Amino acid sequence: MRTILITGAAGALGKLLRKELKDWDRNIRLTDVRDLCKPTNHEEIVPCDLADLDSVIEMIDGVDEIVHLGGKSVEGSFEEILNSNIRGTYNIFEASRRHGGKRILFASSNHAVGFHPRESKLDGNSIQKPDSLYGVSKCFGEILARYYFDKFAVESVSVRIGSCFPEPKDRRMLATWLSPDDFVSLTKRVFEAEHVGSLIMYGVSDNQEQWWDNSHAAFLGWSPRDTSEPFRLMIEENVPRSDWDDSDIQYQGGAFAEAGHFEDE
Ligand code: NAI
Ligand code: 15L
Repeated sequence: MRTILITGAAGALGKLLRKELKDWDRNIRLTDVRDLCKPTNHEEIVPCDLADLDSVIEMIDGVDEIVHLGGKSVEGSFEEILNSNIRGTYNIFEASRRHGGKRILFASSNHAVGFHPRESKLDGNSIQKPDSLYGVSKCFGEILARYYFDKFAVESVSVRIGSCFPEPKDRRMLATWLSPDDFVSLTKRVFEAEHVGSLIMYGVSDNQEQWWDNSHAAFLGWSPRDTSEPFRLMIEENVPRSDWDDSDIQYQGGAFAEAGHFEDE
């Protein structure tokens, strides 16, 4: 049986995959700096700080596939972003190369393109426009993935995840929501596809308001099944129009684009 590594396994999406992939035909290796509790059948737990290359190389030994979720998942200080996201993602790609090139799903983010106006429809050719240091770190991961494919044939899919939560929480997420089930099916597809090359795509459900066009990624054979529509009424009734995520706000990254520099007073 193949072994899939999940980094950031103690986080929200890591816990989701741990639960939903437990009956998949894979051994699952879980890693994080936080506690991961006891392993169950087909699970292995290998604690590791992603910022430490030697530990990452050791941790990846025997792995066939990698879902790279670990890192700072919102804006943070440059030190945090540098260590967890920039060093951490470099270490994952480099360790993969040293072990012969394992396919990687890299959890990028809509914040890599968050400074595009919300009226723009983005596709596979849209330029990176990060809205935060966090977004810059995701741009770094995407371009690193390209480099590792062109030079070393390490295959990867960088998924610009919209907002993956059990339910959309505000008006902006009616457009950016990726349902947990759609994220799970996308993850499986990334590792079931024959070839993926070096792909950047959007992780979003089949929402009525669409900012992102995935037609360049159609060869992957993934289609989302869920939509945010059933939540619209509840959100429009309960979430005030004047919050940061209101449709009046100009950029796709919402509050991330509106915020000042993280380290300013
Ligand atoms: P999360 O913050 O719940 O989990 C991230 C995990 O990474 C944490 O358990 C943390 O301990 C671990 N981690 C951080 N630095 C580490 C290090 N140096 N070494 C080892 N582990 C480290 O985040 P969530 O929501 O599960 O997101 C997973 C990934 O998906 C993140 O990379 C995030 O940027 C990305 N993403 C998530 C979105 C969402 O809507 N949940 C949207 C866009 C991107
Ligand atoms: C992200 O990249 C974050 O990890 C997540 O916590 C949300 O803020 C999401 O983007 C979003 O844009 O809704």
